[in-house]
Amino acid sequence: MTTTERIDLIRTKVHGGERLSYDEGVFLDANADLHTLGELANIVRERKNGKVTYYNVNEHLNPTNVCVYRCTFCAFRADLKSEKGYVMPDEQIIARGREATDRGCTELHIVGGLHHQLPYEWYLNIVRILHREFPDLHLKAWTAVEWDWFARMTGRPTKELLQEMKDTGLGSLPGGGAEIFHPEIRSQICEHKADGAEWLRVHQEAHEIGLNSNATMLYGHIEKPEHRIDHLVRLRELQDKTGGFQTFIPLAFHPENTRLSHIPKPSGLTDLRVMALSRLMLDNFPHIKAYWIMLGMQTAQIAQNYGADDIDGTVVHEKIYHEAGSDSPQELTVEELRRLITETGHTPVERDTLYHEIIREPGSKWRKGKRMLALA
Ligand code: V47
Ligand code: SF4
Repeated sequence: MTTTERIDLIRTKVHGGERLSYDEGVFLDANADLHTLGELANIVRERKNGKVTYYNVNEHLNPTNVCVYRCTFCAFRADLKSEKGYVMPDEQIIARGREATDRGCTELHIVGGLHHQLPYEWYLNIVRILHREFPDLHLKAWTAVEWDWFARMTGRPTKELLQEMKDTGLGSLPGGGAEIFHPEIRSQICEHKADGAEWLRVHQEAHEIGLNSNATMLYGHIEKPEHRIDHLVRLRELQDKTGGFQTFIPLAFHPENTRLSHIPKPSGLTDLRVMALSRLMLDNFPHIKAYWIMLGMQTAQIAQNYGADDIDGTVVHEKIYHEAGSDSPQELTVEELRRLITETGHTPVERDTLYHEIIREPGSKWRKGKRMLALA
């Protein structure tokens, strides 16, 4: 079979809503041009989400950057004794929650370093005080790597900790810490932290107790296309079991100030190819996010025609990418986000973390509309 014939066969499968195999993913990565990938990914994108692109009004909170691990790609972490290291006191955390609610945020995205002198209760207390003060703010907190660290610190099972934090006010889990699951790569970039199986187990447990979560993949460093497709297939297998994932976010490696600073940043072409392949392989994920902080605003715009139906939110106070050389602004206003979307011919819809439509009427607080479930 020629390459063109094989691509035509895959095109027929995509039109028919059939699942692509690992081999077909690797084949597309090696052989399909960007336009073909975009055409195919857009079929899936429009089948699931029509012409809608979602955004949310959120802020990020990184309560500490002190971290026991030393992932080679990370510019955010600090040693306990370094000048850069910080731990936010409760008052600062509450002030940030207040800032977020005053700005009309529906979500606080909370992740940080793994501080070896702070107990699990410090992390639990952050959720407790924020939920007590701001009960309407959805708390999307702690990556699977952090959950695994809590279990290592306390000797308690992750599922029990997830349940405890859910009862305290946790709303969902972010998708960080996934990096690349394949041990050939994971052992070289972040060998000590939770491995791929542990990351997946934490998300499975979260889904089992009724918490939704996101998933990510860090690309553009030392991994090969096979490792990326393998990562996507592992996520797809878990989603078949639980259905608890909402959004997948491919994260482009930013090299500045990291131990991998000799590696160039992935090109716009790679960003769009990875976006499209993610949409094609993750046929059971409702949403794919083009995180504008990481892609830049221009690529985030184009990505909406390459599989993405979400561009994240206003963000504010982003540290992980800005420490690693991102030249995106620190925050976008709602007007800017909506313009980024409408310019591409898509319809902007504000959502909360769990994809309820958000309705804002002059003079009153925001309220939730119906949950926007993907069509297929
Ligand atoms: O886990 C760290 C990545 C992640 C670098 O769930 C880097 O909605 C690139 O997961 N270059 C944290 N990437 C961010 C994250 C995220 C972001 C937005 C939305 C959501 C969500 C999740 O950032 C880390 C790691 O994979 N990261 N350093 C770097 N130099
Ligand atoms: Fe620590 Fe997370 Fe940075 Fe790894 S990526 S060094 S776990 S803060």
